[in-house]
Amino acid sequence: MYNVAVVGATGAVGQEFLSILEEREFPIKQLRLFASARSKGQTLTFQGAELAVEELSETADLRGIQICLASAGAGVSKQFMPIFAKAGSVVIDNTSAFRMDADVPLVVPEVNGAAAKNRPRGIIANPNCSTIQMVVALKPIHDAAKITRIIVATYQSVSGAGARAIYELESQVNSYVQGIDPPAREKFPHPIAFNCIPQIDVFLDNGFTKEEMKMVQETHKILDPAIRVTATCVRVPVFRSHAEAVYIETAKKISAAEARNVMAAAPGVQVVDNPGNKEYPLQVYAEGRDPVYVGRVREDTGNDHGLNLWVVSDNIRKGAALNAVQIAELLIAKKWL
Ligand code: 25A
Ligand code: L14
Repeated sequence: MYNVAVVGATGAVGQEFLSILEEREFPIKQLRLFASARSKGQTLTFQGAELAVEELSETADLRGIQICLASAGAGVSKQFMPIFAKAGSVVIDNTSAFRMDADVPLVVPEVNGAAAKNRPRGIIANPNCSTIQMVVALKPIHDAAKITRIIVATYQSVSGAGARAIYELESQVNSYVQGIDPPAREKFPHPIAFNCIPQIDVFLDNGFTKEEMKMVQETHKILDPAIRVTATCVRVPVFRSHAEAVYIETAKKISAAEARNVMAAAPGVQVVDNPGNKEYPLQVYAEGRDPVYVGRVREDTGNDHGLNLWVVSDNIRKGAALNAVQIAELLIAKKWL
């Protein structure tokens, strides 16, 4: 049994951590919940008991915590996760704070689980949600046919930007229905109700956004640095689950049927691909579920080594909280804790 901390417990990902730990009967001795001063005094329910939310501060006593699951933003993680690690906790961090550091493993259990063993700073990073679902789907194809190129466009839900962003879509839709002016925008640079925004995170000097370059760099670190990756990340008015239109080229030809077979046999993937029945993965049906769903698998008509796929998964579960809890379960199963 383990002492576990959840940092950012009142947020979108934090709430999901609690549900998943409960559902999977994670072996918890004591659970501690941290958030900012805004949430101090609030209580959250875990396994039928009310737990108080603690304010995260430099003076908090963090001794005895063995596993820390963090999702309170990159700034909070940069400041506090080294303190948790120093106090003896293994940190599994959901933010972008440490992902590209050479001495921090970036882990998706189905793809590169063994990387979690060696963690010089006591920190393991959880990849970006869009990267996770893409590499889970592509790993079996890469093993079978060696992917050389990935061109991806994402259709990302608002929950990726946190609990306030969910509220922003909801309130804009409500305002539209009631015919009144929406409240001031906070999380998105443009209206998100009935609209798609081709910007997630900030723009970089090369014209890509940070979210797009995360998909490039994280795919290299997790799957293979030899794959040429390019991404366009788009925010869509969907509450939960991200979708991705993925085009790949492989060194060895692989048919759509073979690709479906290797994906169907891979851990974490579910193939839903019956176009005749109008069956393909959909964001509203992926919500609250664990798998990475893949459909619309088809061979490119312009390149016989090219394949198109449609990949959907719940960004708050496999894209964040579930993947982190699976990392913790892996550490326990392998005695790597
Ligand atoms: O900095 P980043 O990396 O860009 O991250 C930005 C946001 O993305 C979400 C998360 O939003 C984060 O704030 N996020 C991060 N990683 C993610 C991932 N992998 C991810 N989303 C998806 N996938 P969130 O709002 O869902 O969660 C924020 C949690 O972090 C706590 N927190 C914030 N600052 C903290 C802190 N904890 C400790 N110390 C700090 N300095 C935050 O707690 C929440 O649990 P809280 O107490 O600040 O918020 C409690 C409630 O208040 C609402 N709220 C938030 N901001 C405001 C607000 N209400 C009014 N005004 C605000 N400005 C929240 O909705 C929450 O319900
Ligand atoms: O890097 O706004 O994990 O949808 C994932 C969600 C960055 C923001 C990360 C979003 C975050 C992103």
